[in-house]
Order: sequence, then structure tokens, then C-alpha cells
Amino acid sequence: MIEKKKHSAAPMVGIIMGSKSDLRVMSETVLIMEKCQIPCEIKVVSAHRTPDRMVEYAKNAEKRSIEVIIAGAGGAAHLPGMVSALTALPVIGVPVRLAELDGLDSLLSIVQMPKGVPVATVGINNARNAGILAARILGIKYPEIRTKLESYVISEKRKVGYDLEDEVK
Ligand code: RP5
Repeated sequence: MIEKKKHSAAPMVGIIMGSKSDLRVMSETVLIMEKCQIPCEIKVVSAHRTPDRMVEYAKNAEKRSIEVIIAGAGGAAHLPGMVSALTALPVIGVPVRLAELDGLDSLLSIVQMPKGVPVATVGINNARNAGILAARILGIKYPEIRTKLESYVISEKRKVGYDLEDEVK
């Protein structure tokens, strides 16, 4: 079972997923946490296989200093929505692509939350955007996270070669 704190400081972001098999996608989120030096934790919390654990996690996350929850799941992906129903924290949902239906089922079950229980949904398998969005949310309150995220965004911009004209002059 994956369950470890990435940093010794109290986690600010809780990264949860329905199965260990989601980690291949969700590890992109951890990359952003590392770039921005955001303390986070990673746990497998399944809405249907470990429902009690999910309720306990969602209800206690805020008390444990978590400020944003990122939840990834595939198939009939009810984990992000269920967690959002149990906490006042912002929840970002990552639809994980499974072989069947190519991830569309995951996307629709996460994005189509009924009014009143929001999940900020990123694209299929786009765990990196979930990490960036979490960093942006935290950046409102923590300028040092904002600065680190800006540095990362600039380094990514350079990769597309937008400054090529300057180089060939
Ligand atoms: C969901 O079912 C998980 O989030 C995962 O994406 C999917 C398949 O899980 P495994 O059968 O690989 O454990 O609950």
C-alpha cells in the first residue's frame, strides 16, 4: 500500500487515488509538489473498496492541516465527488484513463457533479495540471509557493522555444 509523506512537514496537499494502479498517472502531481516544495502526502483511498477510510480521510483532512485535496480515479470515478461532499476544502479531480471507454467514463463521472458539490476537474490523465492548480490555490496565501510555481512555468515556456527569435538574431 502506498502511504507515505513526501516531506517531513505537515502535508498541505493530500493526494489520494482509488488504486495503486493510478500512481503511474498521479505521480505527475507529485512532480509539481516537489518543484514548488509543497509538503504533501500520497494515499490510496478507494470510495468503493475502502469507503470507511475515505470518509475518515475526507472528514479529518482539514484538521490535519491539508488545504487542498487532489483525488484521482478511473472508471465510475466517484472518489473526488464523494470526498468533496465530505469536506469544505477545494477538491481537484483527475480522471484516470482505463482501457475501457478510453477514460471518458472517468471524466464524465468527475466533471458532472451536481450543483453544490464542486470538483475542479482537469483533463484525462492530466495530473500535472492538478498539481499546478493546487499550487496556484496555495500561492494566493503563500507567496513563496507562487514564486516557485512562476519559476517552473517560465522553465516550461522556454521548452516551447518562444524566445527562438532572440536566439537567431
Ligand atoms: C478505480 O478503479 C481506481 O481509481 C482505478 O483507476 C480503477 C482500477 O483499479 P484497479 O483494478 O487497478 O485496482 O477505483
